[in-house]
Amino acid sequence: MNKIIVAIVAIVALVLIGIALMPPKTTAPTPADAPAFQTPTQTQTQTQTESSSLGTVEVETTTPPPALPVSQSVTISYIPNGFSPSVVNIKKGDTVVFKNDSGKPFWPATDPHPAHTGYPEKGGCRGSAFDACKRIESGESWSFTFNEIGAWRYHDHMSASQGGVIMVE
Ligand SMILES: [Cu+2]
Repeated sequence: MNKIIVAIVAIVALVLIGIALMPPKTTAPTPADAPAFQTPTQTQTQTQTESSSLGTVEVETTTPPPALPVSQSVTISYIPNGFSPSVVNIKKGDTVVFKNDSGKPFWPATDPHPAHTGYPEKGGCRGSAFDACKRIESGESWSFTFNEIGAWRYHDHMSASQGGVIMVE
């Protein structure tokens, strides 16, 4: 009887040992799961990269439309005969570069002369921001960005009979 009891105890002990050994096996798959998680992590990284790419594409898609109207500039050349072209059509936010190719100083400014109050944006030296406020030597340029919609006449303050119109829409 004692041998049977010992045998039972031994079997139970082996079973317990076996059960005791099982958890490590259960634990073992966990590290196995960890690599499994790492793989999804890599996949997520790739997904994020793709998302970033998509995001970049969206940004690029979004950026050009505003950049095009904002960054556009038109150059008007001031030659001995006057401003050329004398009438330009631009959009709100565009910049006009007044380039002096006349061989003498010029001074672009909004009409009327000499008050320079036609263009409504405040600033400058007499009441409107559309005013170079100084002589611009030949070969040099003066730029102005138009944020007001309308037809804005201007002239050369040094030679007020010369002028033109900036059409802003
Ligand atoms: Cu003037």
